[in-house]
Amino acid sequence: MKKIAKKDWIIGIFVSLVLVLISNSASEGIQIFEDDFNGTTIDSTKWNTEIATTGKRWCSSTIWNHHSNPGNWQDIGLEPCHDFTQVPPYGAITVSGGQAIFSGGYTQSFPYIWAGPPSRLEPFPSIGDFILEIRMKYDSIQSHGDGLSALFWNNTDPVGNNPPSPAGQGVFSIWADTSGLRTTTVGEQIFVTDPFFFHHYRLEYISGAYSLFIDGILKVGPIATNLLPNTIWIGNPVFTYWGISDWSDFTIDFVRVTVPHIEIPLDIKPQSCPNPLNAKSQGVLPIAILGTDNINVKTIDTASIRLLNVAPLRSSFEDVSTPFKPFIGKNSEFDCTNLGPDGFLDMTLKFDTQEVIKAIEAFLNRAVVDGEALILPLTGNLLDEFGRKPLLGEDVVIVISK
Ligand SMILES: [Ca+2]
Ligand SMILES: [Ca+2]
Ligand SMILES: [Ca+2]
Ligand SMILES: [Ca+2]
Repeated sequence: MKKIAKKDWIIGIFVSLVLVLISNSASEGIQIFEDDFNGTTIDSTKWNTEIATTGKRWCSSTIWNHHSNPGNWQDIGLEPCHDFTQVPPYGAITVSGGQAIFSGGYTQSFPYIWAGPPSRLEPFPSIGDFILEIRMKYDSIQSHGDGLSALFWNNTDPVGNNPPSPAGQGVFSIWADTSGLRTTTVGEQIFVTDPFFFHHYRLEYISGAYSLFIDGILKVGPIATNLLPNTIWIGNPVFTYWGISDWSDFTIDFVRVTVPHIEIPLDIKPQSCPNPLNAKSQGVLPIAILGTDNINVKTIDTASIRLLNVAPLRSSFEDVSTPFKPFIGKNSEFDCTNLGPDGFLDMTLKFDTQEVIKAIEAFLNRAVVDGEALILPLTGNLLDEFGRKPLLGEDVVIVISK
């Protein structure tokens, strides 16, 4: 028994080199929309705030399904909606301490802001996978409901007969009124307990299906659909001409949309394992992005490829190596393989070794040390016609600098 323990301990020494992760390879992907609600006002470059607490509201022709049935956007301070008008402000948005509080009293209008075309950028990718995350809590729940909605809306301009939640185009909402706090994920509604505590909502759209996680627990899905959102609105744009009541109030900590990386197998020095990186070399560092049954290396935009921030000198296609799994999350300098061709075409790249060393030293803010193990990340994206999805690969090198 002691012998086995000693052997394990010796192996432990071999793999105990400190691995230095260069760059943030662990990050989930590329953030394409993010608001942490810092500052003292809503960021009007991200959200349209022109009618946040004043001006136009949605005057529906019906009380039921008032978000999707016909109606009219009109300045309800001036133009009566079913005989009623309202003097602004319509509640308040208070931004402080990295959070935004949306509140409204005993009235018929509530704050309303939105992100989406044509007046603001789409907060979602136009195709492909994404992750929408929201952290929010309710401060009070009253009979007038409000919340957050992610939907497809052809044109978010508050003009004419343009319902704020076109039927069948809602992707996700968080909403609370006296019926309670609930989420709706492409039509599937669930109730959420503890509305007055912060909850972390994470909607994943992966491989054509939605899954909703609340506080890390899968609650809904996967639900397969082609419906993709292009808009997020917060608050409630509706003028409640049918009744005056108190509004539910809530606090949002953040909204963010991330496009997850596609993890790709990377092989620094194909057919060598471990992978020495000669810091004195004036030559090139060969690296291959490896093809698999899922990854066709010909769909990658070679112009986008960077090892740290270094572009390759040249690229070519040849089957040179076999992937080591997992592609990301390497734990030792031996997390690699010296296996050769596997029948899947690879993209072979050559980098200027000195440029790579300079980039590593700039990241570390020190010179590389002989014998240290470094995890180097490679990023890039697919070609436009394959959706420009971001890619992330990594491999481990051992620095030789004597
Ligand atoms: Ca925040
Ligand atoms: Ca209220
Ligand atoms: Ca290798
Ligand atoms: Ca191969």
